[in-house]
Amino acid sequence: MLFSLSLILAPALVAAHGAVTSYIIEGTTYPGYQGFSPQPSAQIIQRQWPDYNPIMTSTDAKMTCNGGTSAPLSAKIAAGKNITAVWQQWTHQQGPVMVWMYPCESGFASCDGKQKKWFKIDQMGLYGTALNSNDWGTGIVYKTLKWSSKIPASLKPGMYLIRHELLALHQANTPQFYPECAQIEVTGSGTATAPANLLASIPAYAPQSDPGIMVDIYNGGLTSYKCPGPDVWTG
Ligand SMILES: *[C@@H]1O[C@H](CO)[C@@H](O)[C@H](O)[C@H]1NC(C)=O
Ligand SMILES: [Cu+2]
Repeated sequence: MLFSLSLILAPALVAAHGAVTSYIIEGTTYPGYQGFSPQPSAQIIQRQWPDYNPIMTSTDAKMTCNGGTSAPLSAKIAAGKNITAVWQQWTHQQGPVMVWMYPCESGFASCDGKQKKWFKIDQMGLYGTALNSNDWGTGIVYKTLKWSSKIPASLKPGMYLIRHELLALHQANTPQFYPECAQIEVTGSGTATAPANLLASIPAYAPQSDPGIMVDIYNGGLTSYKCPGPDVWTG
């Protein structure tokens, strides 16, 4: 059903999703990828995602950076400052926003994000009391098309991937993941790294059966929600 729908309604489906398309750091805008024709020489900090179709399982290889593998540029950001991701469009209002980072100790070119080194710096799931409301992190992205997160002030300087993930939960027990990554160089004099108990691998930072992933938000009675994966590390 999903397969035949996607063939018939491809343009509508394309219009119904979204991806991060630029980043703002200290008033400077860093263009990202706009989709859908990856260009080898695009001078951007974002890893180019081949499409923004929903990823349907937490174990899909595309979960890492939505299929993006490299970018020629990176942006500097001081630890303790905010980075704002910007979406050109976003249409779903239920589900969490989760922002992750990953150290690229040996440089960006060899950094595939496949080790157990991802940590969350920010997230917002349900901030109201009804799962079938729009009181969700992704509901804020729907209204503002932006999400601002603070780089932990004590974070050790270096090269990192930053990964913005929207998890859309509007279809019962049919999660849709939308992640994109950019390359940032954190500056400062911090020495801290996230502790081992807050690190995860992506794909599969949580099983598909996690109650924060496989959930029916219309099942009355549900009044609380826990984002899947580790807790946020704030430094
Ligand atoms: C910076 O990010 C934090 C979340 O990490 C957020 O609470 C705060 O509002 C942001 N500040 C600005 C000025 O956007
Ligand atoms: Cu969608």
